[in-house]
Amino acid sequence: MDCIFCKIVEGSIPSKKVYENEHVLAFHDIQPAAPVHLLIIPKKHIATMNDVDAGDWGLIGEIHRAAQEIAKQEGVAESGYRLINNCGKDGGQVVYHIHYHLLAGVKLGPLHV
Ligand code: DGP
Repeated sequence: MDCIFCKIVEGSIPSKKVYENEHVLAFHDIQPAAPVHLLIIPKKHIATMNDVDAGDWGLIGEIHRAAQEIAKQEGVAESGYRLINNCGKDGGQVVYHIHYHLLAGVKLGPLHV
């Protein structure tokens, strides 16, 4: 499968990993938009939020659990952070392997269009 994030999971594309367990991987975004900008992904290929099956909601919960842990690990849990999923074309999704951006390290402004 020609998926950048699957290749990162396999290790054929390098990444700066910050967290890994059996189901979830987190690494630094290659184009950081904040002082802390991490991507949290399931190791399983799921293209978008629209493609999450009934059996995958536990995995989505795992990603949120990982985000909580990573925020503590990176020292931003108390100051706060933003967790974002971009879905599809109008959502600004570029990589079609579901992922959550964890942004922190600066006071983020309001969301806008
Ligand atoms: P999105 O627009 O939500 O699909 O965000 C995709 C993000 O993935 C974008 O911020 C840049 C990041 N990205 C793309 N290719 C790579 C890569 O090869 N390595 C890493 N670490 N990040 C990547």
